Amino acid sequence: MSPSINSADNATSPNVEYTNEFIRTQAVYRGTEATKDESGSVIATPYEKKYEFKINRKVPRVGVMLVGLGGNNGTTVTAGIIANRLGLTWQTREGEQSANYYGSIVMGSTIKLGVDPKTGEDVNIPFHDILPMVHPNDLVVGGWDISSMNLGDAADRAAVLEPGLKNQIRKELSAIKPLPSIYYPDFIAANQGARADNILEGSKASRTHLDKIRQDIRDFKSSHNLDTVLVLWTANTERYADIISGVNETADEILQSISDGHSEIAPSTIFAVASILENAPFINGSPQNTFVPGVVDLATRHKAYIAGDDFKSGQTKMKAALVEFLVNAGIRVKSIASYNHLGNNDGYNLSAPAQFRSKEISKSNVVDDMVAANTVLYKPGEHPDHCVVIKYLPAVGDNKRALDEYYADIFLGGHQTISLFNVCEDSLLASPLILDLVILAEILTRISWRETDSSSSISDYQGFHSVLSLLSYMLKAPMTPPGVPVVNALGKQRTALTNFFRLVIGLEPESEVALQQRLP
Ligand code: NAI
Ligand code: DG6
Repeated sequence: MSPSINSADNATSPNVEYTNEFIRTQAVYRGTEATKDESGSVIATPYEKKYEFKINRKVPRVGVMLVGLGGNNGTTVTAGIIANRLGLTWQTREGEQSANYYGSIVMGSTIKLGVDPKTGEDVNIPFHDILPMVHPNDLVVGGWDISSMNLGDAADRAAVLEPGLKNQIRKELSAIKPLPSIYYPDFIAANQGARADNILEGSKASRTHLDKIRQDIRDFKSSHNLDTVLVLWTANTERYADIISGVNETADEILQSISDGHSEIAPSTIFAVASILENAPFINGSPQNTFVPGVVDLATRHKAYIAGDDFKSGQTKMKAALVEFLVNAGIRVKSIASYNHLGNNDGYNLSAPAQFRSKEISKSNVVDDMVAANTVLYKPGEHPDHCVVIKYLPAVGDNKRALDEYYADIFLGGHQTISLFNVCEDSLLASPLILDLVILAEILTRISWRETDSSSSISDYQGFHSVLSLLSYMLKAPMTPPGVPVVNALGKQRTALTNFFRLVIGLEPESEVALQQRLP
């Protein structure tokens, strides 16, 4: 039977079977192995492998629990869902504004399905329609915060939303109160202490904390009659935890260290462990090393899903796109200077050195793979000078200013300098990414696969690797399964995502060769 792509209803592939419950696809994945022989010559060998993919078509009732619900991102994403669900409009200086999901690849972008043979024009469908994904309007939102403020007041504190919108949803927002959370003062800036009035007793890791967070997830699931709960960290950036042998390197160590109350267990790690044990996918939207090796080991052991780190919203997204373009254009980027200043609570927290260091690390490694890929421009180990500066400037609030200078070598000793000045509300960029991460992580949990090569016996269906690296597009420092290289190049990340969705519904990757249009 031909696959129907939701509303598009227009894809054809003989290898796809649609039942009421599942989409089942016989797919052939084609790749190229490139190896160097002893003389240094590179040998490229195409290969193919056959898989069957099974996608559960039933869109579940999904809840998302945000850690940091009362923060700028937490209040903004919650407000955005409510505004869209109610189809609200409000007045701004520029006229009437209606709720939208701009900035979300799932809700605001399209995927090319194919080419119309009559016109030669591309046919694109909304990204959301490629597979049966949850609609953000249907997400049930809850979560924790160390600040007890209800979300109406917290939205005032965040100072992100237009008054015309906020006033219409104040009652609904104010009815939401974050659950008390765990607060280990050593992990976030001391300046956050003033808002920590909603905390569980105890200031270091404990089994009691882990059990309480697990119970909160279970209660949220049952009280809202949910099929699936995802947990996402959008709380303050923490300092890095030290990786210590015997403490956090294996699953058993991490569980023991939580029970022992070890001081190097961060709150975010407790949330990750609780989520893994509750089989709730956990996403880290901040830069710290929540996923110490023991957490990855635990997730793998439980076949639970994790993804991180750090939302890639503005400056870094531009960098991942621009440097990919420059290096692929044969232009040798020599230095990148990235400054930003912001005046929201995130900026306040990042004004402390240990928390800034976490962010500096995640912002600094984002061009390594693009540079390493171009051995014509760069010798092994060579990379552009790159500095990252963040300053807290209360006056600008959430309206982050990011200034970047890219300095590059061009033809015959010439130089190109590109200066960018990017101004935008940080939380209005980050909130749609939260939705993308949740929606895409959820659909990935409903896709299973098995090998069907005649050479190998047909195996049982299984899920993805616990580390969902397909979500890299939304993340500044994408986590990959152990041993798998990181891809930061934005174009590659999107291509991987869209071609993966094509593959599982029996379509070839979109190569843009368009051969039929180029031959006489
Ligand atoms: P925010 O400071 O407004 O919100 C964070 C919230 O987390 C606060 O309400 C705070 O009380 C709460 N919190 C702190 N520790 C907690 C804990 N242990 N348990 C529960 N709640 C806790 O920050 P914002 O702007 O919402 O950003 C959130 C995180 O996302 C930050 O780490 C930031 O670096 C990261 N991020 C933000 C981006 C953006 O564009 N807004 C982009 C990339 C990352
Ligand atoms: C200052 O850089 C604050 C940070 O939290 C960033 O706003 C956030 O990490 C987004 O960074 P970027 O580089 O994706 O704009």
